[in-house]
Amino acid sequence: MDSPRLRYAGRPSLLRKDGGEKEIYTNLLKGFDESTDSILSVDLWLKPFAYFLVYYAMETNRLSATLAAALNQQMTNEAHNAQIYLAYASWASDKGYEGIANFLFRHANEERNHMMKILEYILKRGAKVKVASIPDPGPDPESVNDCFEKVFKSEVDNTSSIYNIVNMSMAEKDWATWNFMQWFVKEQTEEETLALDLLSKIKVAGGVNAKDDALYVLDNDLGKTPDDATLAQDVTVEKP
Ligand code: OFO
Repeated sequence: MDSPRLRYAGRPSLLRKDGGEKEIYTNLLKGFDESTDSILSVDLWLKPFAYFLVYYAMETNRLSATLAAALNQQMTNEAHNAQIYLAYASWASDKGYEGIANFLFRHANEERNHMMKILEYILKRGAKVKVASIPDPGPDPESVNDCFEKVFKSEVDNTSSIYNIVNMSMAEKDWATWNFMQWFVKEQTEEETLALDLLSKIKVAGGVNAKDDALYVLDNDLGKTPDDATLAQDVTVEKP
């Protein structure tokens, strides 16, 4: 058998950057393993160098370009939702609804945490994070009722984009991303449920025409409302 040094030395194709590097380096290592000559120079100098090349030529990005783009976009969506909650919380505080403001400020933080979860996931899968500009949260709500209708709508919109990523990961058989996204599916169900529960309470208080005394009670109530809603799958006969 030829010496691996003769077979591979000085081949310009070793340096090519057309995606074939991995195969070339793997063959290179195989050649060294089969080598019987010049053990000293191969083992001491060339083999560590080849391992170095294999390491750096290895594909470490585990996300497709499409999924990476969708996840990066989702990061911006979560940041956008955080801005919406922040804007509405500031509006509520300005109107004197401190309980509602507190509730919305807490949710702004939750959305930001969601953004961080996705950012961390993209990094951990070896893809590139792109922090983009966040769209404007839009005009202030016109009433408490309007505020929660808008919150519900932004949650539903966000659910659609989450489902879209779930569909994409399923089509690509990227089960790691599919599994990661299940946390968001559950979270969105909780948030939609919470927003719907609040809208029902506001309706009982009079909806768009809710009077100040009813809004006062609601505001007090919202200051104590837990951040998570009870989901249908967690309900039992004992704990309806
Ligand atoms: Fe990120 O949970 Fe709502 O949108």
